[in-house]
Amino acid sequence: MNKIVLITGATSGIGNACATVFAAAGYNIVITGRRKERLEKIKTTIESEYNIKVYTLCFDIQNKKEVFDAIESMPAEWKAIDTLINNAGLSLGRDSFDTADINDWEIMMNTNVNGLLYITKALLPHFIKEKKGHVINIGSIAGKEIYENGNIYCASKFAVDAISKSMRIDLLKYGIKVTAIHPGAVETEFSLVRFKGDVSKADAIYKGFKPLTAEDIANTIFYTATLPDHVCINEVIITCTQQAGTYYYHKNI
Ligand code: NDP
Ligand code: 8X3
Repeated sequence: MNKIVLITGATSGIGNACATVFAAAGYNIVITGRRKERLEKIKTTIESEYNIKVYTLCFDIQNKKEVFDAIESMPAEWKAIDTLINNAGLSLGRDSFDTADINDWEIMMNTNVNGLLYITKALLPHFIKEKKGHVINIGSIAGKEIYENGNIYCASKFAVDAISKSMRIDLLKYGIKVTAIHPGAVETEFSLVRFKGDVSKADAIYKGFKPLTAEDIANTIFYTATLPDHVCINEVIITCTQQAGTYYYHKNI
């Protein structure tokens, strides 16, 4: 039986790249997101390219009931997840604390923090029963260093960092591995979402330097996911060569 990885937020960016990298290595994959058409298209493409199976789950990770129902709805053979990649997440706005939209804050906290907690809780009984499993949380360098106007996005990623550390300690007794991956700038739909569809603002973020690609992060995740059972990478902070922390870029302009 092939190993199974469940990737949240696989309809674009890092999650989508993970789907391809794990499929290419022979994993069966469960992909999730809200955009059903994209999930179906990715399933068709990957199944035609690789000799593996893809299972799609369409739900909003902010909704606790939808998350638990989706996991419950999977056939028994698909519930035998080996690796959970908690990737679904977003930033909304890059505004000063005083002017930022409180709805944006709620969506970020509900997605990046609560959503990650819901799906992890839904899958934990399986990992605990098996006395193994690997939870890989996608944090950010924004969860290591605050930057101006990053406020609640940073807070949500600081929470992912803290949650990853606490999971690693509390789940130690079950043999469950916990890894946190903290990327710097990765060119995906992230900035387009953050700036609510403003293409020029989104493009400006990646001007003057060569950012990481979704594949760079997927390959890093894959490396941490495929080490021997006794090896657990606790965390990885990864930036492109022209970035060193949230403030420092060496741009060609
Ligand atoms: P993308 O916008 O390309 O992908 C985000 C994914 O998250 C999509 O598949 C989206 O699916 C899913 N998602 C968002 N909200 C929800 C929701 N409410 N319910 C279910 N799924 C949701 O961005 P990235 O690939 O860049 O982001 C992936 C992760 O990496 C995020 O956690 C992000 O914070 C983190 N990260 C990104 C960095 C970057 O510079 N790009 C750097 C550091 C960390 P759908 O819309 O279909 O629901
Ligand atoms: C995304 C990286 O620096 O835009 O998490 O916050 S940053």
